[in-house]
Amino acid sequence: AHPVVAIAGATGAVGTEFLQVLHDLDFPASEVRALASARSAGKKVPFAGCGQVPAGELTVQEMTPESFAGVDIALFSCGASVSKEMRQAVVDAGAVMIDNSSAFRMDADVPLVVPEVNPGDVAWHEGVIANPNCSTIQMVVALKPLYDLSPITRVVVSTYQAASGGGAPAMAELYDQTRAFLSGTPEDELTVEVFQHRIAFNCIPHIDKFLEDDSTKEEWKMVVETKKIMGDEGIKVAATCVRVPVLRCHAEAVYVEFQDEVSVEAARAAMEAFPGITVMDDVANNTYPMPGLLAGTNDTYVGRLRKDDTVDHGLAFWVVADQIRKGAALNAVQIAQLLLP
Ligand code: 2RA
Repeated sequence: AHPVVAIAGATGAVGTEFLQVLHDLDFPASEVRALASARSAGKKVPFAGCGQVPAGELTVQEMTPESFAGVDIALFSCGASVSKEMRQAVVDAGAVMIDNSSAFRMDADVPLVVPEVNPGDVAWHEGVIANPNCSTIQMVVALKPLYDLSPITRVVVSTYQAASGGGAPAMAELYDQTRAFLSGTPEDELTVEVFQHRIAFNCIPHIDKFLEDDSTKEEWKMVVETKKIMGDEGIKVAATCVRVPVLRCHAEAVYVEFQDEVSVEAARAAMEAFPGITVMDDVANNTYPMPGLLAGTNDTYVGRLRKDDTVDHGLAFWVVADQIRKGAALNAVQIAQLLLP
């Protein structure tokens, strides 16, 4: 069977990457529909082809409830409000919505899936499968082989998140602001529209909105999504999410506490054997993953693996992944692959 695939949000940063990943994985589609707002209708987007769909251009169609007639899989990345608005039309059309927005991630009837971690959860979908938040995805990929060695009781994570998390306008702001800053533009004349403050040569400890307990919604997502994906509400997670002047890859410093002793050697072997992880860890030769050098890659890269002897059974590591690929588009298409007969 060659499914009909719709891309909802086809002109955005993630939507564009959906098309690239469908090609890279040669997803066996019989048709690919590029959907977006009326503003983008009629635009031509390049497509390298996949399955039975030849390389060429796709003409963007305005997304309406009727757009999903005959669709089997609808990949969404156009914000939570549009996902909520279109959900019923997608399900009524008999399609499965794989949603990159935060709209349904914590709904009890919606699986939240990272294919390397909890692929079996797609079995109980009722028309919608949620793609986790990018910063959660790369962390749980790294945690899963460790959890299989010994249950994880606590995780502490600090993130170093790329501009791409804010979409194409955010990447443009990083570029343009950096040029302006370097050309000597006065601080109060720099254009600061997407992020809360200047991101060029700066770090901003604020992603998404602040909550009642003075943590941010991004930090809250990492806490609750990790528990759901790992299937263990007992895991304690403490997160600090920071925006840094990097283009496309998120990086994270992670401290893990286990129920039982886990050696660095056993952890390294488990990670090296785990699909989707590349262990890049040879400090004698200054070898570790760096977010400025891994844009466009598919894997979750782990380095700086070491003992954390400040707790009974602890390890620490550093993890990097491309936020637009594994953090969004690749993970969603990998979920779609799980739906293939
Ligand atoms: C960010 N994780 O990095 C959020 C949404 N992609 O901005």
